[in-house]
Amino acid sequence: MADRLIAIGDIHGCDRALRGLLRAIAPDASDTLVFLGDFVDRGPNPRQVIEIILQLQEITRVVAIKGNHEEMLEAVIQHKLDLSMWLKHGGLSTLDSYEFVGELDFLPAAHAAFFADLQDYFEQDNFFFTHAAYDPLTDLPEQPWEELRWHSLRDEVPAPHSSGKTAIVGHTANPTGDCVDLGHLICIDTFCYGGGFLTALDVHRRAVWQAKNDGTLR
Ligand SMILES: [Mn+2]
Repeated sequence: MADRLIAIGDIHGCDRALRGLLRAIAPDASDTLVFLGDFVDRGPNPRQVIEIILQLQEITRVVAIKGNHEEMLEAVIQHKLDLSMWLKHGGLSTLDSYEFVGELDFLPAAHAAFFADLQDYFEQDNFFFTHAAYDPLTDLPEQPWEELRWHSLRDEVPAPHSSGKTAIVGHTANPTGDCVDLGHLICIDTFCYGGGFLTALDVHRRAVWQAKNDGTLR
């Protein structure tokens, strides 16, 4: 099946779920995998998640979007955010997985480069991808970071974007484990770290894969 465009939701350190999904998807060089961000924090093994994605870049096209948790990680490393703030948002699992012992330069070089290269958004065909949400009347390159990475759909669902394209987002976890398809916006954060699923969505065919964090498929 050629030229698939597949979005993957909030992983939050759930490395076994990610492996399970990738086994099912079996990506090759013709595919594009768009990761919606929140690779780190809360779940068991953020470092291993980044290792898996670095290896994946050797066999398929990977687009990696920055989540609010990567924003916090970056700010802590740059001494712009207090470590205690990050810890309140689940940063401990990330620190543990990198065997943090007090020095803020704990990232291996390849991982630091991965985080530095994360995208604010991605656009292809009739779709655009962000971590959390968007401002409906603002062009994609001008979107405010609060909307891109922090806005919860529980507070407000944005109107259709002025581009007419369908938004694919994560961030607002649905504890039932189901994707939320609102037509102009599809949210695929299905609460993997909290006992739900990690979701992948083939946006053209509307095919869904879901894995629990023991790696088994739904
Ligand atoms: Mn998030």
